[in-house]
Amino acid sequence: MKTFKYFLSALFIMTLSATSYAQMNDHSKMAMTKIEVIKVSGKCESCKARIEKAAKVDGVSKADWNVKTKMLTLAYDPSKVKSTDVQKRIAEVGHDTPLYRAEAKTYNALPSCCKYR
Ligand SMILES: [Cu+2]
Repeated sequence: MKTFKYFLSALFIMTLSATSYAQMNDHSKMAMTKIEVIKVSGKCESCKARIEKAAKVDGVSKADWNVKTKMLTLAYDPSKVKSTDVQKRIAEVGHDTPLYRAEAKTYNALPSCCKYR
């Protein structure tokens, strides 16, 4: 019976340490995610789809562009991807960001509903 009690408490301690390890792990994951809100020019729902598609690269866990506020909420892992690279990609599909301006050729090729300039 004594051995059984010992076994139980050992099991309990093991479970505890496993739990705290999992929490620590979660914390380090959270520290790796950076949230940034970036102004991106655009007009409609198809802009939203285009912007978010361009922004969703490896290392980006969330890209959400708001049609009303024109703000893109970006959640990303800074060790995997840079905000400047994401902005560059967005400009390459035709949408201006604070750091990059879409080329006239790309902008002119956007559907008329998407012309924001
Ligand atoms: Cu549009």
